[in-house]
Amino acid sequence: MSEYVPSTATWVADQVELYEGSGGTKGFTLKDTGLPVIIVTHRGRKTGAIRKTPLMKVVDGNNYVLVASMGGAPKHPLWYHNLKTDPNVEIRDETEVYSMRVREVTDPPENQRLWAIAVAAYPPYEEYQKRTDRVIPVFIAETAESKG
Ligand code: F42
Repeated sequence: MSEYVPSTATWVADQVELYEGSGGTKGFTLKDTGLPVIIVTHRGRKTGAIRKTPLMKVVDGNNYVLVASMGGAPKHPLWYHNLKTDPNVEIRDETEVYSMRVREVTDPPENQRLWAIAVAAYPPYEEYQKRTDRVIPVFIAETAESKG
């Protein structure tokens, strides 16, 4: 069984430590913004390691919207490639953990609808998209059984 390998970004690894270590009762907001954060547990596509990535909590009904913004950096975050390789993830939302499947949403109407929801939840996403020619990818995470 592969083990969890923390992010090389210390502040991220620290948030995961606090969030997971407290069973979701601490560390579930973005620093002092008070905005809610979820943790996506996924598999490294090269190492097979367990990776845990905090993301802003953006909900669409029972689904979560995952935005690969990385602050508007020119390249996708590495977790983007992991999710494209293995869409089976766990999402921790405070004390609850859900098994979910993710899929990237690229078709314009759906992508625009989800993007609007994401920006409403976390306005800096709009800024990030202005910073880069990279089109910031959007995933939807659905409960595994809903794939019916
Ligand atoms: N990032 C976002 O993109 N969107 C958000 O909404 C967001 C919110 C957020 C809230 C709180 C918080 O603490 C962090 C938040 N972040 C958000 C940052 C996010 O958690 C990630 O740190 C960031 O998106 C960068 O993701 P990354 O996957 O590029 O992470 C790097 C730093 C990393 O961990 N690199 C590892 C390393 O060792 O260098 C490798 C990671 C990895 O997955 N390796 C793969 C493997 O096989 O293990 C290989 C990947 C490959 O293809 O090379």
